[in-house]
Amino acid sequence: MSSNKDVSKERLHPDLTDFVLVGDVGCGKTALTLALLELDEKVLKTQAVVFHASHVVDTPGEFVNRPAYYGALLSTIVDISTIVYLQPANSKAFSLPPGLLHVYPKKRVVGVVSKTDLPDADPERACRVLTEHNISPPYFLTSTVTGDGVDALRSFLISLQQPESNSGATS
Ligand SMILES: Nc1nc2c(ncn2[C@@H]2O[C@H](COP(=O)(O)OP(=O)(O)OP(=O)(O)O)[C@@H](O)[C@H]2O)c(=O)[nH]1
Ligand SMILES: [Mg+2]
Repeated sequence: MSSNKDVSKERLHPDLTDFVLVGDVGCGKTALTLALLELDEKVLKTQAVVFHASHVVDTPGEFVNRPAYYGALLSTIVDISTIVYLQPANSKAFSLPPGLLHVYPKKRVVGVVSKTDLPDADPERACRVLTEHNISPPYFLTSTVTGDGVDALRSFLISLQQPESNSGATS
């Protein structure tokens, strides 16, 4: 008899939980969410907040590049412990006003440099942008095209669920 093949793929990583991806339109949030969860779904433009299982939340880029949506951003992240902020490797612009990611002081903000495979990627510059905006290392350099960095980020996010990690939230 074969094993049960109907188990939801969202449960491949049951400890991968309690984080929200934030960043500009097109920075790669949805592609990274699907890669982290190992979901084989098409990457479509995110029109509204997407709640995956286990409090994994994908937000539309408009939440950061349209001030009218800052309130929606803040109310979406209020109950989530970790904000995963994506800085595209080929961008030197930071997409939010200073301090908005740190409105809730007890949340951890994890910096990700996305799209490191692009020809004009400059991951070092992107890391500097994160530092200048009060996001502390470690930073995770990822590409959902090559898969680089995805496993490392997943392992780190899972490690945050360990009880001893909870006291280390940075901001
Ligand atoms: N080269 C490259 N392209 C990527 C990568 N990640 C995502 N993309 C592409 O970039 C485009 C935008 O990716 P999304 O994941 O939809 O970006 P998003 O941040 O969710 O965008 P919104 O939902 O509009 O906020 C898509 O065409 C993706 O295929 C990456 O690591 N490398
Ligand atoms: Mg999206």
